[in-house]
Amino acid sequence: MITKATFKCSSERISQVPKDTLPDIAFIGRSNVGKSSLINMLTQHKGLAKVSATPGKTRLINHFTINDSWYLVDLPGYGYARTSKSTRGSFAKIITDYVFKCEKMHFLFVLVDSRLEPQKIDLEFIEQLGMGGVPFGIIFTKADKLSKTQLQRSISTYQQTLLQQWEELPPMFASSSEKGTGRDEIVSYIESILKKKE
Ligand SMILES: Nc1nc2c(ncn2[C@@H]2O[C@H](COP(=O)(O)OP(=O)(O)OP(=O)(O)O)[C@@H](O)[C@H]2O)c(=O)[nH]1
Ligand SMILES: [Mg+2]
Repeated sequence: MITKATFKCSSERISQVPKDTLPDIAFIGRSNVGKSSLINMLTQHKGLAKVSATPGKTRLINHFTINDSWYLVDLPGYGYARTSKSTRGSFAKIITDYVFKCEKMHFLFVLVDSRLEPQKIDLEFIEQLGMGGVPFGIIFTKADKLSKTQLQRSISTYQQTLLQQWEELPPMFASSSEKGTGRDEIVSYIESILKKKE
């Protein structure tokens, strides 16, 4: 269980992330998908991570110390202000550096909006994670906006889409930061991966 959550630091580049050996559990996904809200919900600490209705709120790598023993990491969203015509550059350097090069990064949750069909940008990102061997899971956010049946349908569409390319599915969770849905499952899962590491 999460008993203590405090803000540690914001980093502009990976050379600035904490130098200790505490593992990072990070959250990524399109701008506005609900990363910061989820961090507040998991820690039961409103206002810990900054939330905004305007996409692009989180611009830095934010570390939050949990139980003095690991970090929750809030990352900037991708897919926002994609002005260039090519898809290159849709993942900012700060994101790819952190996800693919930072040794502290222990596990990554990719957040996707449960109301949407699988989005190209998320599938592209997930493909890169698979190729790079980055351990990850998927969280379907804003589940409060769907009925149970719609949510199930949405998750199963996603599974089918991923199975066209992958043999194995990553762990998947549904969440609502409004209602607290998914908190126990996600926190237990994080505990299990941290335990495996010991
Ligand atoms: N209904 C509902 N709204 C949510 C949920 N999670 C987030 N929101 C809303 O979605 C908007 C974006 O939430 P944020 O948590 O700031 O999203 P983010 O992914 O951190 O966004 P960036 O930092 O801009 O990348 C806010 O208006 C939230 O109130 C949820 O579970 N349910
Ligand atoms: Mg944010």
